[in-house]
Amino acid sequence: MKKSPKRLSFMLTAILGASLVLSACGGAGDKEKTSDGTKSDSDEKAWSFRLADNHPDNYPTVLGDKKFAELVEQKSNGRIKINVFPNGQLGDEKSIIEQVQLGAVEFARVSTGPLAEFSKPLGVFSLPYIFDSSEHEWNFLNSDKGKELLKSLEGAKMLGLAYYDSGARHFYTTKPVKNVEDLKGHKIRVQQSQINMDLIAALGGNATPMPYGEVFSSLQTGVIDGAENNLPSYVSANHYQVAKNIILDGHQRLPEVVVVSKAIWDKLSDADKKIIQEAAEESVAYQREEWAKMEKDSEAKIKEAGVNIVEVDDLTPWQDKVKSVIDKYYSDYADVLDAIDKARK
Ligand code: BDP
Repeated sequence: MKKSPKRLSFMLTAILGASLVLSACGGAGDKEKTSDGTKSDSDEKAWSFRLADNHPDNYPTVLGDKKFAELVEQKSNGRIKINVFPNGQLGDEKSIIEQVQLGAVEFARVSTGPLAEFSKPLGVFSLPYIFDSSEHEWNFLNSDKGKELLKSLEGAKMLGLAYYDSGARHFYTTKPVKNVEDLKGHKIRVQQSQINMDLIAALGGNATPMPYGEVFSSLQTGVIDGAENNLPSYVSANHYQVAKNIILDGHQRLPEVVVVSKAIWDKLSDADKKIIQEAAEESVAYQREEWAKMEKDSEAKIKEAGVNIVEVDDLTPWQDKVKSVIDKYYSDYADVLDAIDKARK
């Protein structure tokens, strides 16, 4: 019952998506030279796109999306408009990815967690404890191998334009958890992916995959005993109000990705592709600054709210428990894991 207004909005957005844009742009000064020096017809087109994000308005990814849109608008002299739809207005993450594949939604900011179900190479980020720190993660993301992973999305009818920061993920529960042993028997919500199912099983819990938007009410009603996420999501989705215990194990660092539909990308001129690619890359620094601020603010907020925060001084028992997960997937990701290792410095 509750879902029908959402379904209707999906259908509407799909229909609107199909009729994207395409009015001729008046300004003569808008023409840009293509790489072979000729003037391209498509440079005269005005485009209006949608970008979907499942976080609220002031969340760092949405702020990054808006910066990206602003830069695209500036660089194209107002000819290319990207309208940001936050709050999961265009659907949950999985359905957004499917709509991007079809070209019904043109852009999205999504997590590498669900993306991995569409493009296997990105599954490497779901493997536990592979990064030591944010610095280690970003050394890798900015490396040739990291950029190659973004390109691998092309096999899934999308292009990855840039990574955004999403920090580290931790477990939080309605009942206190002091160590890894205490997770045993807990029903933990995970992002929908096989690696996550294996990860929770290895830790002795029961994995319950479900869309992000359903986590709050499932915690509240006791359908699940816990979930896992970074501090900004824990706070902005109000999970901290119902799962008042958090253990800072930092098991995953799942970067976010700004994706564009390949169906749309292929219609753009080279000059427009360049504008969009550059704008996405330039928006990263701003997104990361906002990320750092919100991580700090979120920490302060949970302290103030009296959340029971448990630090993990020694990760060894956690790493030992999940070794079977690394072993199971090692051969699928051997070369990337090697590159990640080298990015440690
Ligand atoms: C958040 C990601 C969001 C995911 C969510 C999740 O930013 O894209 O939908 O986790 O756990 O950190 O599903």
